[in-house]
Amino acid sequence: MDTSDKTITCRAAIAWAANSTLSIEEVQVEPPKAGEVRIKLASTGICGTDDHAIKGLLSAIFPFIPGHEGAGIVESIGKGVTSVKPGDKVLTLIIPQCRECSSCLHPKGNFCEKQDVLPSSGLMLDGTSRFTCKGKKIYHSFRTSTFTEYTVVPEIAVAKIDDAAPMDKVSLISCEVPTGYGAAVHSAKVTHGSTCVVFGLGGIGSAIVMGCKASGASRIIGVDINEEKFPRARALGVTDCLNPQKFKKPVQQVVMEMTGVGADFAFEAIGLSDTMLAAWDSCHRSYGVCLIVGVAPLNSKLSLDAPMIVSGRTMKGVCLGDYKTRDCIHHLVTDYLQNKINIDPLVTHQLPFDQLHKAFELYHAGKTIRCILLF
Ligand code: PAD
Ligand code: ZN
Repeated sequence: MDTSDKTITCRAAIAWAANSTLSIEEVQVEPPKAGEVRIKLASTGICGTDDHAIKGLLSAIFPFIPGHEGAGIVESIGKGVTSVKPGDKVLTLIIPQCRECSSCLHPKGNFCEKQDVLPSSGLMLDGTSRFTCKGKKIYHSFRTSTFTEYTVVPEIAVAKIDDAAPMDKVSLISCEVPTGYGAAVHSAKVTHGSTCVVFGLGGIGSAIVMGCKASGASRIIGVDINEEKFPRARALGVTDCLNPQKFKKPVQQVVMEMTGVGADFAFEAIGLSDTMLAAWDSCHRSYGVCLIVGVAPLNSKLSLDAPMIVSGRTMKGVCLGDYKTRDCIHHLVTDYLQNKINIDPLVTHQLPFDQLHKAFELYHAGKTIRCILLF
């Protein structure tokens, strides 16, 4: 049956209020408007950013459908859409690429200005949403929303991928892989023989470790308060595991003592100002590079020791590995298909969408690197 131009009724998970349990509901998904794409989701990962948004730590407007790390098939397209067509395999992109704004036009910029971090990110570009439930408007998350069988996303936030892509796994290449692996290989350009320290060994931290290892780092120190993360981290390339709660002194001091001079590269993949500071303090004072990947709660601040800044080390924020998303992210899918990168160790759990609550239980219990929900 041709569903284009028709509203589709399907199942979706809704966050009705901050910190509430998600509920799976029947929702109506409008057809895509001009410049938009309606996607039938095949899989979606559960990212730390979704958890932050559901807890009300970010700028999401409630009620909304969470999720951004999605892989699916284009069901229909709105007027003027040229980069994808019905039947194409695609990834949803939390950072779009409009190719018109100052970030997109700059050779280094990737934080497209159409991705605003203000509350309106819950809306489509025309200021409304494409979802309703029981007659009530339901907002998008970061203009994507992937905890749903169907979603509508602006064309600028959709990347066409290789037809051979396994749709039960490549959702991770929508966010986790470019964010983590990309932070190491593309943003930091980790050097051969270097020492790296990675704060947070969850989904993003694990992908960072993969990138450090692939870049030839000789020592990778992993920091996490959950020691259950250590065996998998070691398997990915972590050489030393530290649980900050096991030390009387701050963990950055432990890293300094272990390395003598500080790390060449430090990555924060948790999203807390304290661990951002610890990452900064773990770097070599002169040439160390500290990458902030974790998303801190709204309105939190970072306070640095100002006189210490002059010594030369760099702090850099990084979103999706600094990749221009539509231009670059599909290459990571091809790299996976050609066995140049292996994302399989990042997929620890796959569950049907209706077991969403179990998936979140596993995530909150710290058992997962990434759990993928399958539709
Ligand atoms: P995750 O929950 O899988 O991993 C977080 C890890 O941090 C877990 O292993 C925790 O045990 C550990 N942890 C928590 N608190 C502490 C602490 N105080 N000290 C040490 N370890 C701790 O989440 P994730 O890996 O999916 O996401 C991590 C962060 O990255 C999160 O803030 C998310 O919003 C952010 C993110 N950023 C981007 C980007 O482009 N910059 C993209 C996607 C996710
Ligand atoms: Zn842009």
